[in-house]
Amino acid sequence: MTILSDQVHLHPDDFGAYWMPFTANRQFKSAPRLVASAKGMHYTTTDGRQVLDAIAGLWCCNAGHGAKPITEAIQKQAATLDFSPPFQIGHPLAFELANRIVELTPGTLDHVFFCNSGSEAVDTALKIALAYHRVKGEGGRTRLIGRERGYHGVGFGGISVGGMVANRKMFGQMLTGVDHLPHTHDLAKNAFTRGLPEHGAHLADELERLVALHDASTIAAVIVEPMAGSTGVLMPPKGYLKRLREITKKHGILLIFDEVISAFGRLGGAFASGVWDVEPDMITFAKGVTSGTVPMGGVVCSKAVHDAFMVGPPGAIEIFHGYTYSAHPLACAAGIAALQFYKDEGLFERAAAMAPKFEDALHSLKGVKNVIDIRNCGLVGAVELAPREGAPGARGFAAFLKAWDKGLMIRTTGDIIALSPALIVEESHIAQIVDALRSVLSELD
Ligand code: PXG
Repeated sequence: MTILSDQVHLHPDDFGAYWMPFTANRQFKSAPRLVASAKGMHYTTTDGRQVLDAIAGLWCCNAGHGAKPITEAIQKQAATLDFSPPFQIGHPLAFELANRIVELTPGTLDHVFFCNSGSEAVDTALKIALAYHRVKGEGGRTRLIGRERGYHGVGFGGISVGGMVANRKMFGQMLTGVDHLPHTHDLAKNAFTRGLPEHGAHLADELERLVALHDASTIAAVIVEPMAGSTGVLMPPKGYLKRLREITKKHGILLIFDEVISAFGRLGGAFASGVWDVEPDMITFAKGVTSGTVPMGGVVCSKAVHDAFMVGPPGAIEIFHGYTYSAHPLACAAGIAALQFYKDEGLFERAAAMAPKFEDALHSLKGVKNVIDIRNCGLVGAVELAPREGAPGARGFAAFLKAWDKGLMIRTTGDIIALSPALIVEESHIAQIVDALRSVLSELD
């Protein structure tokens, strides 16, 4: 296969130099899947095929691909201000974007620290949590609590509090002084739930056990995804998040919601925290803030967290943390344009309105060969397949490859198929996604 475009002539021997992330490199390079362009709900491959994008790129292109106002804002910004140093110098778009983000967050979550990815957002939030307790005179609070099956990116902080074994086991001791809550997935009790599962709020009480074990005075923060995406779409059991909030508050422990996937419309509102009415102390975000067009992440902090740092001489730097590309002008321009696009097009409301149709369509796959669970909320859903005997993940990967061949881009994690279409998805696309999945699954052994 020779791949031609304006910029490249790729021959079969030319795939070696790029070590691809989270990819079966040898399998990929033996039969590459390459995209050349994207518009709306579709990718076009380098060999000219249309592929329906059922995952918004990688849970990020919430506005769909190639939304004109976002593209134009990036182009204009690149030609106007390519870069601005983020330390001790500012540019107006950074302040404008922060103001717009905090308009969307619940309660007193009203200060934004910018970075460039979800992983950086998580490490930033964990560092702010540790430093917060220190500036408050409780420097003994150093323990961080995550959750089994959690995904918080790939930094050392993120994999330490994360709970996906493949992402952890190769990388040594990671951070010490970390503990984990149990995950909330319970197929026996909650299989085929539409929306939030009934069973499992009591799992938040496990935090009381960890407090009893370690003592609250050693614990800085608890971090969870309100909806666990990467591990295969686990919705929080009804009442679970509120219970976590109550227990953390009682013990002076900060609660961090990792909303890298769940923010910017995915669940039918700006943030899961707002949709489910639970106010954490910090929210991490990335992906949808720019609709995936330019890398950006960040942490929204409560007034109490932020204000705790605003002490000491006014000429002193309050936190020794930040990135060369924090609040990069291109990312800020993309973020402002994306948030404006979501608003102008009413996309968060649209996601909420489309959710019941998505739910019905997805649950019509119940009874299809090997399907052991279907779950959904907002515009995110999952179809869990029974694993092949002795080969966990093989059936899921086969489904991914077959879907690609049929012109459908899905995401699989182990034997779970995850779906999170752009918020512009039409009913006809939903029907296409589900029909294609039905045909993939019926052909799969
Ligand atoms: N937190 C959460 C909740 C995420 O979903 C990250 C942090 C890290 O973001 P960056 O931008 O550093 O990748 C994520 C990322 C998957 C998949 O398999 C999900 C993510 C990334 C890669 C794959 O669904 N989410």
